[in-house]
Amino acid sequence: MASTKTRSSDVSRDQLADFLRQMYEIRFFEEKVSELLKLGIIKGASHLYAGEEAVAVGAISTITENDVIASTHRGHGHCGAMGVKHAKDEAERQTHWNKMMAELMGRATGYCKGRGGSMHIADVEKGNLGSTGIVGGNIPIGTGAALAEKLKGTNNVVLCFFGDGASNTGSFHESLNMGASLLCGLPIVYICENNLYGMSVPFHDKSVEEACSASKIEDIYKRAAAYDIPGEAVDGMDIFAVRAAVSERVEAKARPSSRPRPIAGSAIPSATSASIGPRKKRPSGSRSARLRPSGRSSRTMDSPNRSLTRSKTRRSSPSKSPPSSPLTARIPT
Ligand SMILES: Cc1ncc(C[n+]2csc(CCOP(=O)(O)OP(=O)(O)O)c2C)c(N)n1
Ligand SMILES: [Mg+2]
Repeated sequence: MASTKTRSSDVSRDQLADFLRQMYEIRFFEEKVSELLKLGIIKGASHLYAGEEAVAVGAISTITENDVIASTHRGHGHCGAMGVKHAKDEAERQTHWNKMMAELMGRATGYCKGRGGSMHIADVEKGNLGSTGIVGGNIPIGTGAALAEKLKGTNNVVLCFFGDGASNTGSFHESLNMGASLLCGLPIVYICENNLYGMSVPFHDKSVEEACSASKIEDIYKRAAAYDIPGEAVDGMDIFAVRAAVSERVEAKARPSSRPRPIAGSAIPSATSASIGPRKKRPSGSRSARLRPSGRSSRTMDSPNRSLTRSKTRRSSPSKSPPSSPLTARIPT
């Protein structure tokens, strides 16, 4: 799947260490969020980014402080990496994480004065257009931002993140059409974070008879071809593959020519498009591999990677008989 053309040789040891640190910061931040949700200290819902950190950190490491991102409902990684990019020193970095946590806790000291929360956190002044609770809702926003950059005559690009499920929405298709055609193409990279599931419905799975898939297609990046946008699949678990794919589009395509490009994979897409996703597909044939982990807080929307691990617990518990179909299984009540 993934391009392996660029490994670690294009970055210094310090940069490598910082990429790893950012990925840990995102993960630790979310572990605390999960804990506070269960305690009822953070209210509402929160979709965790666990397992997809390499996408946000890799993609955002390729852009400048003048560039822009459009995030998703699963946006802690994007917001986290973008804030770190803008932090000038350790104190600002800590302030950034504090402001993120304050936002999720509904505090006035948060990024949006506590009114946005997890799914509407934004820092527009620094180019983070924000998360959104509307699946696919950020794709037209990112595309509009790219149009604005082009009309203003800047050299800035937009990274527009979205999930595999979002690629089924009308706004995805309208946006890619406009991204490719308006003003001969906009400076945007569409990055599909393909975790193989739309929440808990498999995007495409032929391996289980009764599986209810969200799409008949498997390679999301191929959708970009309908709009004459080149795309490729990238291993979203490989930060170097993500960096290579995104920087190639940002620097060689989106920025100079203002042509959009898409990306696809385990966790990254771009108007250049890439679909970035997990390295391996989930083991097939086991219905329980799709079940939500037992005992999960209904307010915590775990990433599929995480639920995969914990589904083993469910399988070993004979007292809980599996639901009759993956569809019923996905409803955590
Ligand atoms: C317009 C809209 N439809 C449905 C939902 C409910 N919903 C929340 S997350 C989700 C799945 C999204 O799948 P995907 O884009 O693959 O993102 P993932 O959760 O897998 O990261 C859905 C359908 C929503 N929030 N907005
Ligand atoms: Mg998904």
